[in-house]
Amino acid sequence: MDGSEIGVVMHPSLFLAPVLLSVAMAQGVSTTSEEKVGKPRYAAEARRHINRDPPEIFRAMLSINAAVRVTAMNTLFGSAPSESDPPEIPDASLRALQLDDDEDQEFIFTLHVRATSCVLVVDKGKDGWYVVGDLIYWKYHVPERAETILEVHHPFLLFRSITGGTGFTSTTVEIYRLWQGRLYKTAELPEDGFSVRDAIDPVETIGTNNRIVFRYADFSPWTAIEFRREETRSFEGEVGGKPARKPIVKRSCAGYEWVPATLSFDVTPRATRALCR
Ligand SMILES: [Ca+2]
Repeated sequence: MDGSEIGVVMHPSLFLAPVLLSVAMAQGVSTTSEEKVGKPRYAAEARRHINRDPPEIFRAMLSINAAVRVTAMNTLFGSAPSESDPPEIPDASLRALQLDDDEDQEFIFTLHVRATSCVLVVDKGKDGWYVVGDLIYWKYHVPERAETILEVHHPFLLFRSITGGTGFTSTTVEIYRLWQGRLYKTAELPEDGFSVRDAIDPVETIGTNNRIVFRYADFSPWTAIEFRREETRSFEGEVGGKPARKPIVKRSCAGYEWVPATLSFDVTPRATRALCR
């Protein structure tokens, strides 16, 4: 493999609909053939067969005919077709990528429908197409971040997952990799959020503002991750217009490198030395 795989597909139907075609350049990083994978740390995501080509589903999903949309959505999401409650036309995009070393390109759907955003990764198996990853993001929680739900750092996929409730919210970055027809989580890192601890006096808010950056490094043929943590504890109460107690800020940094044997990103001393300077 020469490390310059380019995954672009132009299905005729795609010219009819807004579509984001992505060119995945490996930037000198080989994908799979040199890796010795043992036991993956995380279990593979569930997969399910779909009986239509992704570009065809995509076109139908954006149809102005509600029944055509319902059938397409049900094919993609795997539930029985139903004409009740026809879904609105989603804000949808389809990316074609080359995420592994088989000849077929992979597809990623990103959909925003009402309160939900989701990312579906579709891969071609021997007997047809499979949804190999089905990742959901609760758009209404932080709607302005819905567009940042997915980043592609070839061959890795970065997905943001949000949870929240009264007095807390958190964004978690999950990094995925397609391997032999299955999608595996490879790392999970907290990105940002806050939580209020109101059972103590003074009431304390813990804010997280971490930074997760993909970086190329000398020590590994793979992309590495710089993970900078910042946690701020702030305290309720003022004296003379100023906080009664100064916030406490804690910072740290760790370098993660790709470990093919476990199909995961792990902190290593050499990655931390190189990336946290
Ligand atoms: Ca492929």
